[in-house]
Amino acid sequence: MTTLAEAVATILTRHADHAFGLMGNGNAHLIDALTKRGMPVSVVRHEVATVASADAYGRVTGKLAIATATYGAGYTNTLTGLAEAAQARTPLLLVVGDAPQSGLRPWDIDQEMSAAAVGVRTYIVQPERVEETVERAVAAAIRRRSPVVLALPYDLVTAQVELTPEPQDQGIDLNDPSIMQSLAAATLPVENAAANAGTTHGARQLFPTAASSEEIDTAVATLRQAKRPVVLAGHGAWVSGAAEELDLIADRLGALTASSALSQGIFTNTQYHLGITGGFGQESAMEVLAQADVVLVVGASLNQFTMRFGELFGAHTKVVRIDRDPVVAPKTAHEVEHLLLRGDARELLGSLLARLGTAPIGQHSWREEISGLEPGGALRIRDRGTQHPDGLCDDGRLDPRAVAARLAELLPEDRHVTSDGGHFIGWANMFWPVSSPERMIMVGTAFQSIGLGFSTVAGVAAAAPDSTVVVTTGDGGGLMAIADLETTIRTTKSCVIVVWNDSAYGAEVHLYGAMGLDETPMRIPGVNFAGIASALGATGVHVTTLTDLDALTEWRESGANGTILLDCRISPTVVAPYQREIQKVNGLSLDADETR
Ligand SMILES: Cc1ncc(C[n+]2csc(CCOP(=O)(O)OP(=O)(O)O)c2C)c(N)n1
Repeated sequence: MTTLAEAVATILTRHADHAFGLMGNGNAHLIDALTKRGMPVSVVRHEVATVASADAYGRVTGKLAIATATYGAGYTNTLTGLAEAAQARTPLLLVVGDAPQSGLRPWDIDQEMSAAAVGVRTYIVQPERVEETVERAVAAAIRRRSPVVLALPYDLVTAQVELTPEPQDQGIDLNDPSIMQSLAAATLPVENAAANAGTTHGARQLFPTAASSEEIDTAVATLRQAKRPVVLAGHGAWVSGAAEELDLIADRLGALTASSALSQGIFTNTQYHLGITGGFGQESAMEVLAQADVVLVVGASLNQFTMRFGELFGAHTKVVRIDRDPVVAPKTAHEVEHLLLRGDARELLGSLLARLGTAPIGQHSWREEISGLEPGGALRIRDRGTQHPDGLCDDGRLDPRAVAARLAELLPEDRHVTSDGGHFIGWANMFWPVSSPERMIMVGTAFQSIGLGFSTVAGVAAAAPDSTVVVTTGDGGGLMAIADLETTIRTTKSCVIVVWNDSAYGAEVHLYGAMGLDETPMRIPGVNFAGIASALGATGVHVTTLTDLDALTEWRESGANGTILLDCRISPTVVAPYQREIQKVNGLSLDADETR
């Protein structure tokens, strides 16, 4: 016999290798049981970071991670992270305390209902069927690509349960078609329902390929006729494990390539790469993309930002779309044709490649016609704010473009960048290219939440312990997540924090301030992040000139150990190109470079 918490911990160690937690009455026994079974538990300082870190860990490693918090207030503190993971489709398990079986106490809420409100299922653990319940929860998380809540009723945590010895054949083959069939019939298999503790990327999901042979033939015919083809890959292509097929099909078609922000780095061959689409993209590269006659879109949601608010594709573009969901044509400024092939990206790209055959297709000339894609070429050059040669704007504060460009030269190459949200979000995406999608982590963008930057760091540090973690955050989001600045400094071996300190909620200033609303609530008094970091044991640097960034060189030269926070005092006058698009769709036309 063992306790319910111990039994849950034992089963969880079969499926996950890291947990992120903050303890309380509801999960104290569980955390103890996890650590006693050898599972590392990274402790965070605000519960939202339990989920945000598990989410980041999953995005970097492809593995299922565990978040844990107590019931009630501990649980409600996780909700923003849970909503983000649900929107972003990160499989993870949130194990929480819950009300006792006798009913809600004054400090309990209906947790199951609140999880449902953010699109997340709850599995309540009972002594009788612990194994079955935990296995179902794990299987649901992986196959539905979703966070799942596993709830431990308070009065049952120490109840005695009988746990069958570990099954001989633990773990299921996620690529076994019979598992798919039983899932499609909505009956999760109970025996051997354990998912391997390996990566969930490329695992078969609940969504079998539904594209018909005729649809695939039509797509092949469209692709064959393309004169100016582009392959545009999104994050769905990455999680389906389709990177290799993407390179192959792009070469086969003689296509230019592009990616969404979340799949930056997915193409190995970058010779014909137009970069990130949308507002983080380079204007002239986007103009080239708009000339495409056929765009093969693989696993990209084509949200308003990727689509440049409808302007990405030119008139009459034929869009061949691979997606596991029943997506509809995006809103576009010009009429486009939209053919959806529903199903798994890797599988469908394989079918397309097989049907395209090896005979020459004959429209490879577009790749050769396009100039400017060579390193340093016109289609790759960014506006570094060269009108400010010393990097300083007229208000005496730094031009963020100049800071971003200089940091691109100074940051360690082996890095994982984790980004909060805000106006500054483009600087890292535009200036710091990554070699693979899991090296740029943006937890918060799916739910459009700020304040999750520091919250992710324990997850990134655990996922990539030998890489330098780079945190990019605004002063607003940074203050929101400040509790886990301590976690950031404690859990990383090598960490660079870049605070884009414009003394404002810049995104609000550049939209609502520009509309004439009172800016007082949008302004943040100058916060001394360097001082806060120093107080917490890191190296804090006030960056008011470009030469102050030399501190990063010194930090690197002395071994790149510990945390350095660069408190970059940037000018609120420089408006990012993507923010201009937002201004434009909101009826604001601000042409000057410095608009505020
Ligand atoms: C949790 C949450 N609260 C509020 C917002 C609205 N919001 C979006 S961007 C932003 C400003 C972020 O400010 P900061 O982190 O300083 O970055 P900046 O925009 O100045 O670059 C705010 C308040 C949000 N998206 N999420």
